[in-house]
Amino acid sequence: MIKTTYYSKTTGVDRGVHVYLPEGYSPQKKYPVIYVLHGIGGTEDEWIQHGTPKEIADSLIQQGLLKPVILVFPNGRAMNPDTVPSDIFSPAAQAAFGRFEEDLFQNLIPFIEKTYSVYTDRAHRGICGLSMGGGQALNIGLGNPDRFAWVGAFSPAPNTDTKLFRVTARNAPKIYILCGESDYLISVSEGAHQYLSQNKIPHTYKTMPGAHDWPVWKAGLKTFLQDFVR
Ligand code: FER
Repeated sequence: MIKTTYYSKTTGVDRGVHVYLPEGYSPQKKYPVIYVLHGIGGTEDEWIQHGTPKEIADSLIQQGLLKPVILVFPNGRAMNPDTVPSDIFSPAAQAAFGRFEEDLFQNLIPFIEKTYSVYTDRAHRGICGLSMGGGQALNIGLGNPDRFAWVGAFSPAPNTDTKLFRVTARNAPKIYILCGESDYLISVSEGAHQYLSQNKIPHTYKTMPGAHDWPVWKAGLKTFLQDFVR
């Protein structure tokens, strides 16, 4: 796992990001890239500290259940400073999660694509996240279905906005939504599922025992990588 920074024209400062390179990473090869987003109280460090993504990806790749991929863990709150604010629910902090879309497309994706040996087409790019980051993954991924092949949302939060979706049955990425059965935000997952069903957009919606917590999010990342990205 590498920790690095990229300059953001969106926020005017350098922003931290973690990058997982698969074992045996070689600039002679090319890799798909999955952007993995955190929750409302987190930063780029959250998945690394609590989600064991390296263990999950290493194990799947070793077992032949996932091709070698690069995982990118940004700070999804595009503001300056982008440390955790004292009021994580403040309007400014919530707006910064929306502004991240611009930072992703204008700054982070170009940085990743010039720094690492990666495919740059839609067929090799994915986005997923937990809670606030799950809402971002749906808004950004389904709002730009021409740019993502895989979209995963684990317990997506009320920032999920189907009005931002530009997805149709014809252009849909592979979509995976997972929520804990006792998650206090499960109505958001059900709303997204209902929207996609009503619009006949192929997707997978699953629930599992659990609350708004890491066991569900780790299971979500593992299943998303193994069954959707592969
Ligand atoms: C909300 C409740 C929870 C909300 C966001 C969250 C945008 C996010 C929770 C999380 O990221 O864990 O009303 O509104």
